[in-house]
Amino acid sequence: ASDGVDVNGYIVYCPCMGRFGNQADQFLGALAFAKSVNRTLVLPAWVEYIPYKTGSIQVPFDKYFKPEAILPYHKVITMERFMTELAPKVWPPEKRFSFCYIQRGNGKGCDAKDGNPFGPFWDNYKVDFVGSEIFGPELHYLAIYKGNGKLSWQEKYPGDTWPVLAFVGPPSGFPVESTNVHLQEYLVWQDDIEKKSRDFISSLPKGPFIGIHLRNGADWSRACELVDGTQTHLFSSPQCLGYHQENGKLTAEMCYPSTSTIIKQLKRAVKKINATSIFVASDRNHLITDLNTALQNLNVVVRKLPYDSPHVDLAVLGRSNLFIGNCVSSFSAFVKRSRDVHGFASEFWGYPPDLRR
Ligand code: GFB
Repeated sequence: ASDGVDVNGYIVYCPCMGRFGNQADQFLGALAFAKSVNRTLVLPAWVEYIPYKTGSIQVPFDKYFKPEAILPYHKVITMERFMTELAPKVWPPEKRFSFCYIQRGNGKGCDAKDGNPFGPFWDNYKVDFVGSEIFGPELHYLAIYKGNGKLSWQEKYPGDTWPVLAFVGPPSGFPVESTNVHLQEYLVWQDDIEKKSRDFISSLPKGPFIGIHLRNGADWSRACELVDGTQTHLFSSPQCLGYHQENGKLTAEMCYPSTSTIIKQLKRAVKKINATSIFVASDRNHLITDLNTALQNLNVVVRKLPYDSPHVDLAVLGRSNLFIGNCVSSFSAFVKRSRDVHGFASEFWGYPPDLRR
């Protein structure tokens, strides 16, 4: 419309599950959902957690990614702009209902602000809800993939009476559905992240480099303890095992590779692409000393960023000549998807299992 309002309405949601990689997976599903119901997607802040501190912080979507890069696929607006420019018109305080699939918490409704990051997220935008709207199983957002949801969402919640559907959590699944993996192409880094990654890469020795992701923090070793050879799938593992487990079984080495597996696989990769350096991204132990010692005969240097930035880590990994990631981690999955967009090669630790011989 001429006043800049989308008459089909808006989708707002809290990325209330997991950290960056999880949120990015679910973002792609939310984007596909918004397109399927033809509503503008309001780009939520990224929810971040500060170690040893309670609560969460909300980082505007466009701190990391360019909203305009998504527009060729679907209409979007940042949450900050939506709240200041459009909410006074389309979402006045008395019309703020929260949407959930089934009731949450102790009450009868969605309890949209109960707990962290739920409360801090909406408080960040000074949003309070006057009521709940439980949409129930026949309208699950995944129904669109079965081909019978689209009309019902629009019939039950037409844009003129329900201009804003505000979801308590992401209207999408985890991991990202196979049909939405390609939407990664619309996530384009902001210039400063792009520049930092280029600057870092130009500080490496001339020649090809391998980017590796070592997910080895305490939360990860606990999660990997679940892997006992019986599971077919954990977190992001469909990215290598396939969405129908067509590519084999999950192993503990794929989730938490031993240092010797990492070294064996790296030596093979260095020879394969004639790498001159290795870039290591990690949430805890970069293994710089072990890797430098093990690889010194191959004339490669092992480096990490001189500062902590998950996003620059992701951007550098995305540009490496070969990426070796963790099949189970959604942080690795972000890198794998962004490389697939350009046809860049990726491998996974301990996968396929015969690589370990
Ligand atoms: O991204 P993420 O959802 O991936 O969460 P997973 C892991 C977080 O750890 C990232 C940090 O968002 C980063 O903050 N991190 C991990 C890293 N790898 C790196 C790295 O290479 N460099 C830097 N700088 N930071 C899931 C969680 O993690 O793991 C779930 O989302 C749960 O909540 C599960 O905890 C066990 O899929 O790896």
